[in-house]
Amino acid sequence: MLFNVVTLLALAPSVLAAITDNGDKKKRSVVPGGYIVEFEDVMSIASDTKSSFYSDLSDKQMNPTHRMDLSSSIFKGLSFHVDTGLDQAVVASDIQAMPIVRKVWPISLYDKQDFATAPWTNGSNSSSSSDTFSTHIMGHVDRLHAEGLTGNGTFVAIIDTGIDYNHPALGGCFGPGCKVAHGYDLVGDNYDGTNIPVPDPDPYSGCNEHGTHVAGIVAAGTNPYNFTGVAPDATLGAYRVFGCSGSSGDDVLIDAFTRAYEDGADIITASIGGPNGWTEEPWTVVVSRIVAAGTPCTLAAGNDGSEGLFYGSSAADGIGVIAVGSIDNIESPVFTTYGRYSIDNSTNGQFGYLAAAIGMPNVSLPLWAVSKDSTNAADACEPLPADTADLSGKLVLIRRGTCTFDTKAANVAAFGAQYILFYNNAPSLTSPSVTDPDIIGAAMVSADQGVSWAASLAAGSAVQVSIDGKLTVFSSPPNNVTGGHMSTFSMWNPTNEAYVKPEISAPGGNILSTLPLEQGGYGVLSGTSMATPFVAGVVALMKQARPDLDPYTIRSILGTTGHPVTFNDGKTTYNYLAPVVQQGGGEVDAFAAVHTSTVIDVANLAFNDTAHFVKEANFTITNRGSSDVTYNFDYVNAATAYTLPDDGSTQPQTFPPDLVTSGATVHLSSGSLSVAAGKSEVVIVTLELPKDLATARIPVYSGFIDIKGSNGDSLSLPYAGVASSLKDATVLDPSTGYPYITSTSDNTFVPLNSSTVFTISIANTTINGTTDNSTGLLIPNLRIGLVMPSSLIRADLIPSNSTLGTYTNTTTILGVKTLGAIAGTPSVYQPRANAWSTAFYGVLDDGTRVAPGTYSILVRALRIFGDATNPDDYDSAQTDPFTIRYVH
Ligand SMILES: *[C@@H]1O[C@H](CO)[C@@H](O)[C@H](O)[C@H]1NC(C)=O
Ligand SMILES: *[C@@H]1O[C@H](CO)[C@@H](O)[C@H](O)[C@H]1NC(C)=O
Ligand SMILES: *[C@@H]1O[C@H](CO)[C@@H](O)[C@H](O)[C@H]1NC(C)=O
Ligand SMILES: *[C@@H]1O[C@H](CO)[C@@H](O)[C@H](O)[C@H]1NC(C)=O
Ligand SMILES: *[C@@H]1O[C@H](CO)[C@@H](O)[C@H](O)[C@H]1NC(C)=O
Ligand SMILES: *[C@@H]1O[C@H](CO)[C@@H](O)[C@H](O)[C@H]1NC(C)=O
Ligand SMILES: *[C@@H]1O[C@H](CO)[C@@H](O)[C@H](O)[C@H]1NC(C)=O
Ligand SMILES: *[C@@H]1O[C@H](CO)[C@@H](O)[C@H](O)[C@H]1NC(C)=O
Ligand SMILES: CC(=O)N[C@H]1CO[C@H](CO)[C@@H](O)[C@@H]1O
Repeated sequence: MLFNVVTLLALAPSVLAAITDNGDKKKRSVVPGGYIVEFEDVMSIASDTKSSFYSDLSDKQMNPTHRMDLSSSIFKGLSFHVDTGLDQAVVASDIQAMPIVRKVWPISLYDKQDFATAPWTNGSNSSSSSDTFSTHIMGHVDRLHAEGLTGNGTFVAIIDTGIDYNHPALGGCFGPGCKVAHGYDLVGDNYDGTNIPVPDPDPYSGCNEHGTHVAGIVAAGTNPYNFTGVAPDATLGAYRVFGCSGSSGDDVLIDAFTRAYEDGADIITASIGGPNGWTEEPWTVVVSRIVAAGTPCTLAAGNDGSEGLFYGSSAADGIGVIAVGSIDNIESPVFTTYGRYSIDNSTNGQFGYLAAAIGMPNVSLPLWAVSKDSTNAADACEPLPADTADLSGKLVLIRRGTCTFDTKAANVAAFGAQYILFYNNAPSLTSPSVTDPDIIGAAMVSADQGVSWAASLAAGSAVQVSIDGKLTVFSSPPNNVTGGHMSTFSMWNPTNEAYVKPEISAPGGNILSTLPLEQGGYGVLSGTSMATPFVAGVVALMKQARPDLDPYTIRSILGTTGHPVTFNDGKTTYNYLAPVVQQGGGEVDAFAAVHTSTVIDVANLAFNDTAHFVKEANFTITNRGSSDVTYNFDYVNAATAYTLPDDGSTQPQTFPPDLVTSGATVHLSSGSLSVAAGKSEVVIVTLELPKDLATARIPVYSGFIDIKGSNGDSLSLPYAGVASSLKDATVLDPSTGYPYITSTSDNTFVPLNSSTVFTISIANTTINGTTDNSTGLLIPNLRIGLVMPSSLIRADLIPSNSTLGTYTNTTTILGVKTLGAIAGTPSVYQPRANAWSTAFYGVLDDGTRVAPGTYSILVRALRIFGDATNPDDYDSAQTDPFTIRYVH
């Protein structure tokens, strides 16, 4: 019996430097005491089923609280909370044992996939008719608009934070006849992911800008900024799954997806996700079922590009799902606010600035520079001299660079500073990230402005700066550094089982769209969150033109009509193509997706790893046109990416991974092929792997098969594979410090040494569980971190020699004498670069309580594609011994 670990994943930093366990990374986390159950098929959740299920839980002292009914043709089940004081491992195994239950999962939490907003404004009145919006030119949407294709008659369901439908560009109303015609608020303003959702029928949201921005990308109508959505005449559904802050649980996501499906959506889109890379999460399972039932789904590929390869995201990693990566806009739209300054009361000037998320209130103060030397690269990175003046009445000028904005902020806040102007050390402006609570206002000004002010101050002049927030100007200068290339934040695959994702990429970096009116109406956001609704809009245009297209064909057309882009690391563009596991089919081409009469039956070809190498792949090419077409085939390799930094390491390298140009040699069964109108032909593809790769570093090769038709169609079919055996990759590396024993009461997870005696209370037993709240109790907490993903992680209890005498019947598991799995284990389908904890209350998976004594825990993680019955296919490591006692 397998179920997920049910302990809460902490976000606090680990004491172990080897694992990137720092708090600012998105981690998998679950709702404490929260579960989703799927009932067996024959059951429907009639109210008596539900009440008898809950009364069974009550009989087991679980004190259940109902969360949601999950009842649809796709999924039948419930979600609920139980008493968090119980041993959750035992709870989960008791629930899974109930005959009515097909499967139980903890409720996982997911996040939106966007980044901080740039400032905004209400803007002026003007409009234009032809589509010159930079992202629409990039994706060839402008050409479809010129043909009159606008998504009319299609229904796009947006699973997000709700929509400000009062926005004039989003129709100004909600309900039948409005642009936002469908939807539901599944959660209410106060929902944060862990508490109980309070639904209502109105999906309005003004407090959370994400969904309104996403909605504008799909379907904004005319507005003062002269842009529209990709499918401006589409009808929208707003399914609200986030409150004003926090995350969303997968029970809510399952309910939202099945609702949208049953409301008849033509496309369902969600810019939501969390690291996973396996296809078995309950939400992922439901999305794949909806695709199989006929509704295409677009999901954000995720924003953890910084983590490197093999870092897929749920539910983008689902089978049949269209995962969307992000490309940076060729323009950098920006709302620049202007302030004024004077030098020695005489020279007056204006300067543009970009405020931090904390804002920049109206102030008029003398400017004070930490360093009057504007070439000081590490300005304010060290504590300021003790004799620094009181900075409370100053506007502090600091050069960007070397250390974080917050380090600089803390160093000046130590002397009373409240307002900071950073000047850039690079072209353009970015919003500085300042969270220091002592800082009230912060903003960035241009490098030129900062250098000029520093020079004035160095010359002994007084500079007075006034900010009143009155003048904001929109501009959209070209982005010639990263524009048209993959955004550095876009997540890298392949999935943990070598599936090729994402399917396609679209403009997602620096995107202008609508914001709630109360947040100014318009703004710029970045993320795969922004790329995903773009593709949903493209699918709406495809459905308008060809209503009979099924989700798999839509996915294949999108994946093969895109344009591969060259690699860019955020600073420099290289002359080789970005790996397929970063860009999928490349930049979406809406025009080609609608007009191609050549259809390939797959979105990409996965050659798997060397142990499961696909010796002969194939694709079927169909000519849906009315005349015969001759196709010519060729191929081009993309860069091969190394997962690991060097031969000896086990931990994947962060962005940018090392890339080499050595790629596969591709052989096609024909170099040229004539396909009659309405007919199909099969092309066989075989690969020869490059011989000169460092296989221990887990190289991932890829490329594109070019398909050029005599009718003008031009397609590229992505292929990718792993040039090593994934079973050889270490998943659990004891040199990183994992696994180890800490205590459940320490949320910084400091390892405890082997002389620690844990004291567990069994006085207040319900199902033999306990809490560690009473004074003096210390509960062991097993902490595990993986360097690569694992689908099965065992944690078996080993008695010490002195304790062994207590037991006559130990069991041999995978060749090792143990007492059995600790309750709550094995743990399944864990991503890498993630650490989690399992409390040990002295109870084993089969419910038996072990005697007081000294034990250690043997952790064994199954390597990718390993055989779960073969001990050699696991990486293993044992914790230090620890001693448990009980009190009554
Ligand atoms: C959309 O289609 C409907 C009919 O389905 C038609 O009445 C309406 O005029 C169309 N709207 C636009 C903007 O083309
Ligand atoms: C929108 O287009 C009009 C007419 O071409 C132009 O005057 C106006 O400046 C544009 N607005 C923006 C924000 O570019
Ligand atoms: C600028 O004007 C203020 C107020 O009028 C005055 O106190 C200050 O001395 C002047 N500074 C210079 C450099 O003239
Ligand atoms: C990129 O843009 C900047 C500012 O817009 C400009 O100064 C620079 O010459 C451009 N570089 C290239 C290679 O076009
Ligand atoms: C690779 O092979 C393994 C083992 O047969 C299989 O489980 C997995 O699904 C394959 N991956 C792909 C992308 O086909
Ligand atoms: C094409 O590949 C599929 C598996 O992906 C296989 O079932 C089929 O037999 C192959 N067709 C040909 C003609 O080789
Ligand atoms: C058990 O816990 C409950 C509340 O958590 C408390 O009211 C009760 O006194 C406890 N019982 C014992 C025997 O400690
Ligand atoms: C457990 O302890 C925490 C922190 O000390 C406290 O906030 C919480 O209320 C306690 N819970 C119970 C049930 O006593
Ligand atoms: C290991 C252990 O203590 N198991 C007990 C759990 O609680 C039930 C019901 O009280 C007992 O029957 C078990 O012996």
